[in-house]
Amino acid sequence: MTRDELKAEMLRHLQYSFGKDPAHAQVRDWRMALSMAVRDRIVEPWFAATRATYSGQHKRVYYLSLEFLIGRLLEDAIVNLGLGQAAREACAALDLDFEAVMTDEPDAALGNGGLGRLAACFLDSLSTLSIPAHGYGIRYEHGLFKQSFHEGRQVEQAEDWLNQPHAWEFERAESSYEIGFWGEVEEKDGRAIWHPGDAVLARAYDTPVIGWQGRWANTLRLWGAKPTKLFDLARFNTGDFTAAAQPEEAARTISRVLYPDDTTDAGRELRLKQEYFFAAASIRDILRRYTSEYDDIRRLPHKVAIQLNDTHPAIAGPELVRILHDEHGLAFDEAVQIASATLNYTNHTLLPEALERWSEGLMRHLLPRHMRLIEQIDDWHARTTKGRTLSAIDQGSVKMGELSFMLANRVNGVSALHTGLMKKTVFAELDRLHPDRIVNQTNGVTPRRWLLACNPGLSGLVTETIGTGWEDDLERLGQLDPHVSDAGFRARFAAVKRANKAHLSDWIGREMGISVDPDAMFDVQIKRIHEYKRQLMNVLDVIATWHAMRGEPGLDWVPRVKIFGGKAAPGYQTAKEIIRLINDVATVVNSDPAIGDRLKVVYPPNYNVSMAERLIPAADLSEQISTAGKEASGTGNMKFALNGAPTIGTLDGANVEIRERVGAGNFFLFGLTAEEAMARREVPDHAGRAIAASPELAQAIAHLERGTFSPGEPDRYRHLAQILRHHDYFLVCSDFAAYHAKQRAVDAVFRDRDAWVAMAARNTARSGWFSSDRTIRSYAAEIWDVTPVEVGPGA
Ligand code: 26R
Repeated sequence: MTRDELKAEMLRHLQYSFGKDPAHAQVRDWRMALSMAVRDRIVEPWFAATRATYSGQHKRVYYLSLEFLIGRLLEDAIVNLGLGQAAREACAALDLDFEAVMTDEPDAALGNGGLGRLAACFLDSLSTLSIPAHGYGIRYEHGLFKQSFHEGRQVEQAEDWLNQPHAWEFERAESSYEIGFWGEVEEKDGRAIWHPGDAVLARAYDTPVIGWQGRWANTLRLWGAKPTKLFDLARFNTGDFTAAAQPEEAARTISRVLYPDDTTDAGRELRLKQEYFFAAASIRDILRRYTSEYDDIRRLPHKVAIQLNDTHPAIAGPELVRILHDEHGLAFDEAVQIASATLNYTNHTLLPEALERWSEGLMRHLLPRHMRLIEQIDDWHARTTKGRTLSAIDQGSVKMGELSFMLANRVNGVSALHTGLMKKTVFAELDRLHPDRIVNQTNGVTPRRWLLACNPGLSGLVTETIGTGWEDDLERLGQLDPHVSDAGFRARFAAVKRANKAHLSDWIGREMGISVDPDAMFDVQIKRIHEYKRQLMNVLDVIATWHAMRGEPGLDWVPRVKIFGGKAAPGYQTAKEIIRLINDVATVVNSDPAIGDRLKVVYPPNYNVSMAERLIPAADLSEQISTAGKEASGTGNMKFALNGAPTIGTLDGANVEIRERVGAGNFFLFGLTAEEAMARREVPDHAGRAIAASPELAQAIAHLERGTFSPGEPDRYRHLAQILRHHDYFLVCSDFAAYHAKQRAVDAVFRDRDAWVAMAARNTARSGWFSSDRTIRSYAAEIWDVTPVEVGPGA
């Protein structure tokens, strides 16, 4: 498509789709017009992919996830369709600022963090690999809350992305299912019939997901909740308007908001309703599609593979058994066998507070038939394995991980270390009974968004050096390796990073009014705020460094900008105290004339996917410092390495594999191993001992207790200090000295710029394996038993 064609299409959409006169159009109107012009290009490959799947009777993959953290879609579509140049030129011809048009799009933030972003990367790779697939989720009216800071404290506001026309979705009013809740189960002639007491409608909204070079497109189908009857006319007529609107309100509540809690078993009834609503609608849709093509329901596993993204969609298991058994009339055992040959389950965390459990009482009340089936599944499992009964039901609650495991063909962890720990801890007994069920699938990230689109400077250099083709064959980045010893290549690599940093400095200046030196080291930690991720250890290092700089202002310090980004779950008080501390430390450090430009702390509010795309290309150092054994994988760690930022990190999650691939010499390792961490917790007063052994740590904690960063309120950080001294489960104190010392080693390498650039470039050259294309190929071969569909040129 040429510039002129695209421009003409934009003008056509502006006038005829949106009824706007170009003379009065705003950025949003132009952005919508461009989106429509681009979207039109997706429709054909989308139809072609669907036709190819039907005609070839290919097996389909269904990825069920309560979260899809998609971010913006316009630039992604432009990049995948190769329309970058045409779009830039068309905007220029229309006198539009291309960047302003791109950034006008709100992020689709239908997720909390890693799990949701992984789902989005997987959709991208499924389409790139032309694997017939659907994503299923909820069309939340309000995505993840917006974060702002007031006097350093996190304030949450409702996010409102649907309060403006949405360019990418197609509403399918004809695809609706009635989803029941509550009610009774009737036993009739040996069969169970569930009579729900109430119901809502699930309505489909489809978003096409285009793959690399527009060769294939899959569908992300999100469910919105609607009432089964619009409003209560009788009540309306008596004048009780509020009560009349009640059914509509009650139904809509189900798809109103994303649960902002990624740590605890948040929300009770409404969360379970969301889970069932979306799982049941998806299962019905999957079976409708299957039965429209095939007669024999017993062959379902040959044509359908369902992936459960953590346990949040786990009720899909009992729902599938219910439909096969109660509605299709299969024997119970056969129904369970078919369901478990179709379903697979990914575990994303071993933190006990994040393992879902539902109270038996609530489950029996809301989903009486399912609770009965869960008991039978538990019995069936015990019967067929000679294992323990009640392993999915324990002390009045249903353990969704165990239930998902029993009903799965394959269960996977998301990094080698994490999968090993699954086998050793939470799923030890089930693993013994089913030794081949647990497999590892190390996470990955899409190179289209996380290199090509977000880092045009570096992707340009890569293409100049090794040619194109790496975009969907990322291991080709390995061909950069020999170039790292070439001084000319290193200089160009350094220039790209410098330009990205200058760009970010401008943004920080504009957005936050903080001036940062682009030649300083940009040290970045961006992720949800959680004690296990140890932002607290990072800020203690800032305090220790600040203290040391003040003590020896004459020393030749390596200037650093410490950048933080991330949200805390609204109910997670300790995480919120950590946020406030980072902001309070920033206030003191950034205005300290004794420090000047040598240390700055920057914490832009409302970290999201788009902010990550801005920060990662400009990072020098990637902070991946979780307590070993706690971060299942991490995916930010991969994005940094890919963009040429070496890691300072622990042997946790995928850090282990990143270090193996980039080389130990290009990774700053510190800290206890997962095994050592477990042992350390048993040592009496481990924190006290670590504090006594590290004057820097003792000093930093003393600053907290003295109110150095909370003038007039010395108690503000008492609680954090108490945790550190007496309840340091995440071993911040035990790892601090090693972390602080390793940061000095980082300084030393950074001082030798050429050595640093070589290290950074080797990280890029050796990160190809972390493409989500590799991950999806591996799921396809080892879990789903699907192969890519061949698409001819121009299909
Ligand atoms: C409310 C509840 C039950 C809940 C708990 C935990 C909801 C959401 C979560 C989020 C978790 C499971 C998550 O995001 N895990 C992250 O998954 C990433 C993708 O696999 C990993 O990279 C990351 O290490 C892990 O924390």
